Amino acid sequence: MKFIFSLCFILVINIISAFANDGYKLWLQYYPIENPSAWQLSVLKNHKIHGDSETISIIKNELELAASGMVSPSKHPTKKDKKNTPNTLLIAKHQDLGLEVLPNTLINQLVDDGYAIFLDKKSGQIIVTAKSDIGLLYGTFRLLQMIQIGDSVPEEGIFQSPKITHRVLNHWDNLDRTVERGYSGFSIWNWHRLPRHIDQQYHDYARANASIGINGTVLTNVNANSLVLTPSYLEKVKALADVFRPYGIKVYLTARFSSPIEIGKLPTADPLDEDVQAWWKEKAKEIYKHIPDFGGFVVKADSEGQPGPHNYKRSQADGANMLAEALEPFGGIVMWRAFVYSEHTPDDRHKQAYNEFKPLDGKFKGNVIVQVKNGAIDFQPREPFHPMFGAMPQTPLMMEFQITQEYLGHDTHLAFLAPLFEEVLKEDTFTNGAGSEVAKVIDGSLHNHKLTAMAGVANIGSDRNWTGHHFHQANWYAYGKMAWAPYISSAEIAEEWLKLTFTTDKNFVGPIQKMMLASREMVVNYMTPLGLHHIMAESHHYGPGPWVTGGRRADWTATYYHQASETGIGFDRTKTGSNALEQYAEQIQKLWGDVETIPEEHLLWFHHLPWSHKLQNGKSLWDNIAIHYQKGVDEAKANVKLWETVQGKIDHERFAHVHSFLKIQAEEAVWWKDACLTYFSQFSKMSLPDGVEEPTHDLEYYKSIRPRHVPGI
Ligand code: BDP
Repeated sequence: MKFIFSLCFILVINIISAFANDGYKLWLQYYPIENPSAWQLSVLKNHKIHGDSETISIIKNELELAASGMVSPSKHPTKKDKKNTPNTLLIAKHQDLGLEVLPNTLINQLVDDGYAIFLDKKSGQIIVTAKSDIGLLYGTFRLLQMIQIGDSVPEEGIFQSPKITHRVLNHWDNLDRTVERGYSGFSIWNWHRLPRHIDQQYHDYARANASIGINGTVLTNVNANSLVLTPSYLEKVKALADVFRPYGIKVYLTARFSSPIEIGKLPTADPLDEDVQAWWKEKAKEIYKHIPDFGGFVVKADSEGQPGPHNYKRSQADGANMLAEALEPFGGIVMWRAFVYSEHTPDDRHKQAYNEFKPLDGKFKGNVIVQVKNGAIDFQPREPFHPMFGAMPQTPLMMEFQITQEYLGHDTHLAFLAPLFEEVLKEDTFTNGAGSEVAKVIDGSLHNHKLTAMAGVANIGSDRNWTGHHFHQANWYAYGKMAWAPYISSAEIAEEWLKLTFTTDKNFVGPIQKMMLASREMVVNYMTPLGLHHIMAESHHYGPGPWVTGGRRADWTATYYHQASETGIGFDRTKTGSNALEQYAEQIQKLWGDVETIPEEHLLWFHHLPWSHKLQNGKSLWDNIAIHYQKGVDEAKANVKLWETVQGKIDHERFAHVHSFLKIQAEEAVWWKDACLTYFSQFSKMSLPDGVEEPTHDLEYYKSIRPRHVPGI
């Protein structure tokens, strides 16, 4: 009886676990591999790890965890297996390995946190080696990922160094745990309980980041609060830094420029004032006493109400250099944001950052890197690359991507962002002639800069699955992978993430990878096709708002950007308009300045055109706009159907969650299309082309939709 009861119990538990997966484990599922091969078994079961440090303990635990998840405890390599594939795993730092096993030259080329994985033919061992423990941790994660997805170690081995040194997440998290532009719950930093309570989630966060090579975290919002620099908060920051250190993750903070006034009781924050300089130097000393490997500061100054050097008629370089000087003795860096635009200048917002920073090229101290958003306006679903990337050869520039989906449907819209990242990284700036891609600017290779960095505005929150939408975990993952290797393809990342997160079943991976890869373009289509931008609802940025006009400043409205009237639509940024185009290289000016040669995806970003203007397909601009909107809607609807066909291939919990979000997305795609087409049709006065569904309501109806309590504001 007792036996039957236990059997039933085990059965129930098994059934529940087959159906339950809340996504907390991210891409580190370590689910059982079907028919593990001899080498997989042997590597997972027989490993030897040299060294003794907290990081080495993490590696040991990771291997145990992976082994217990991926292969059943009773499975061991048979004698025959051992004879045919004798591989066991050896993890050791370069300097601890016997020389005879080493392809030395290749290993010598690795940077500190790079790693090598190769088969040593002599001993028959798989070897993971690196110059540092963190490199070993990265190598171990890589090997485990390969085992989970069924890849084997290639004959020539794997020798990987990150292309970018500082690979950081920017949390726009406030000290009260709200998250600016965060849609997956509250901040995971529980400041109130810190430093005495260390939540397990902090470890899990660090582990997840380490598994994709992220090595820095900016804990606080760019709209900064100087409280975080006070002694009691520094204790809290230290507690987090202590957790993250063995995972190779450094902590950074946002520095509010007016802190010397707010918490230092000084009458000014003028960067050229000696007392102010001394205050920051003391502050840096205090921080490093708590956190000896503190990464440095991120600063948003003179932007959207944030204080900055402008308040004292000083330049961005004056501000950045003052902080850099304070951090320099300790090895810290300043990530100074270029997201600066004036509250007074009526100039095209696209042009302002470039105009402000370009004359400062070469004027920043060696430990300053200027953090530039991927596009010149603000994280729109599609933006042409920021012209600053082609304009400041003497200044290290870093990329800022937004992982959180402020302008791409918040938490419920599936938009796989790797194609957006890839598109920008591959753009040619032509700074040093053809082949001067943005990726080469930010990895330092184009202009020989040693200081390199990438920032991703995090989409992580207190939701059980971390990111709201299960598929938005893929954007965190993709960001990490691209910060490590900015030349990697989106397709590769999508496939790998799907296999690690769900299953290797090709009937699932094939179609869903396709769906992911097309998803960002789909969102562009139903929100802002053909170069339209900034036509979302006011303030919370959720839903359409092409009618948004008036208010405090023109460049926060939609009408400023789309310029729709009876004569046409689009923002003229050519010579006849704002001439923002002149900020790009001549080759680009030529290509994009001509309506016949500009890629259509940027058309209305740079040109104002009549509704009847013919596009490459021979149809009018109006017809094309409508067709794009409809295409986005059709795809969003098709995704729901497609997802239904994979039911049963993955656990029910995640299946159902994604299903419900896809349905919301399809409904909201219709909302976007109908609202925008209804609004624009009052100017075009043209009917919708065949195949485009008529909106079901009038404009007043769409304008009256006012979602309340939208998170993340
Ligand atoms: C915009 C956001 C705003 C941020 C700002 C920034 O709407 O909440 O503070 O960017 O990057 O996208 O500073």
